[in-house]
Amino acid sequence: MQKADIGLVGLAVMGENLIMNMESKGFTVACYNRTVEKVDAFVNGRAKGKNIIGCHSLEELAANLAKPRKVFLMVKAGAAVDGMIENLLKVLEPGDIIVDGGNSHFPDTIRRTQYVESKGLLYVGTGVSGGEEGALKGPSMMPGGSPAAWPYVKDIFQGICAKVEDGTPCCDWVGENGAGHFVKMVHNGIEYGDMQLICESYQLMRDLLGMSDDEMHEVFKKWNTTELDSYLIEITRDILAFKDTDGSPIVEKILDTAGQKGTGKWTGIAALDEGVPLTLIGEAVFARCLSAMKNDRVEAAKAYARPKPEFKGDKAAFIEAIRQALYASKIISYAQGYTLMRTAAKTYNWNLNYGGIALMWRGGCIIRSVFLGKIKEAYDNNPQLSNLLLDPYFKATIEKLVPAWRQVAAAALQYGIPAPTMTSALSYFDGYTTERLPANLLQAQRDYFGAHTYERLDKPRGEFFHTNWTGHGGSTSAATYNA
Ligand code: NBP
Repeated sequence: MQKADIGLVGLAVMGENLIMNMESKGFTVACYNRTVEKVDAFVNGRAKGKNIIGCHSLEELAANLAKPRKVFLMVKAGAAVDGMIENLLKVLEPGDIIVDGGNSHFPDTIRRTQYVESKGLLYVGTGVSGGEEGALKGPSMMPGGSPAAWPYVKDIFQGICAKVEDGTPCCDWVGENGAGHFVKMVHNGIEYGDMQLICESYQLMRDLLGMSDDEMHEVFKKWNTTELDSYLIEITRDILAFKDTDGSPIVEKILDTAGQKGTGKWTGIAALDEGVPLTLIGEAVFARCLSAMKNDRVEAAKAYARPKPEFKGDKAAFIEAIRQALYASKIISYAQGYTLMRTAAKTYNWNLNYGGIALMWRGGCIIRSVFLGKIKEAYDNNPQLSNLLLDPYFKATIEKLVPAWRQVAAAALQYGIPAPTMTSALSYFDGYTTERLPANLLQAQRDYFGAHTYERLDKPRGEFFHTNWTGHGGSTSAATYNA
């Protein structure tokens, strides 16, 4: 009997659809699931008549795979992946490849790559984005791990992934050990930011301009023909037009408490670990946390009741200003996300291809957008670009957007409409473009109470000074640290 090109473990929504996708591209797939009844249900249902081999044990799975064997795990992230790796090591042999396609945390992937390689096998941790539909029709895939594994899985991965208009696959090798899952994590963080920016625009239109959902649907429809053309703007447009059974917009009946599964939080933690100001994504995560405090907010809204804001001004012009503020803030979010990747790449010794990452996100995934093409161009023009804001195209764009961005941020603050990502993005921009920040005073404070020392503008960098601020402190300074 013909051996399968790849095995897939985990017949939940993502696994099943990935198998259907692989099979539709000409690959033979063997599959297994912990609850084996699901294997039978799948091969006798959706997979019937296809080149899909159902297996009732990992031994059977291994016996059905062409060598070197490739096993793609699509199980719940966490302990299930470690457990499956242990079980697979018993039935696979040196040279075989274990792939984890779940949303694993990148430190786990770093650890697992080292562990699996120590057993003589190869390991790939790949981000897969695009949800159920992406898995079936073409996800964005971000693989990292053992470089030697890439030539063996490349054809399958690039065969099943999304493609941009010219046919370029939205999947390429990202880097060693946890690089693929790191990039996927940043993708998810950026997704948090993009969604929150859209939500703030919606709240400004609804609560400040008093617009109906139908009117906002028209606005998002128009925005989707501009630089903001993206999957998330597109689904927002459709959500706003969607009516409940009584004919009213269903979105206004949904409880305003956001859930989260943790990848945004991981991105924020990674940024804090790396000392990178990832303010927009951080605010987006905290905005979800604040939304989840519904009971507290109901109480506080009563305690601090304020009049309904009355917007005075040109409504149409303000809608365009919101669009520009959204675009400017989005540029900041990507600039911050790319800075995080650059910094982490140094820490973890990854040689990341930043233009390639933009291309991987250009199609298939949740943050797919026309805008990512511009980011790709920026890194093609200068692979060493230290910050997206210094790219000539983005510099010229931001400069055009700043007046409207300030107008919207000021209006949000003035009228009491929360816009944490738009306003904090502007503060980041102002901070990043300010030569002299007040950190001189901060250093003086640190030296005053903790003898932490400071550097001087009139002396070379690296020379540290301590002042006896009170006249009764000693001249001994604390060990210097820069964080
Ligand atoms: P789930 O994350 O819900 O996982 C269900 C699968 O994990 C089932 O096959 C289940 O087997 C298996 N499993 C569990 Br739970 N514990 C196990 C264990 N201890 N040993 C072996 N197998 C175990 O499925 P999903 O939503 O398809 O997602 C799969 C992965 O892809 C996750 O890491 C997820 O974060 C990621 N992802 C999901 C999406 C999405 O849109 N859903 C998008 C992108 C990435 P059972 O049938 O025996 O319980």
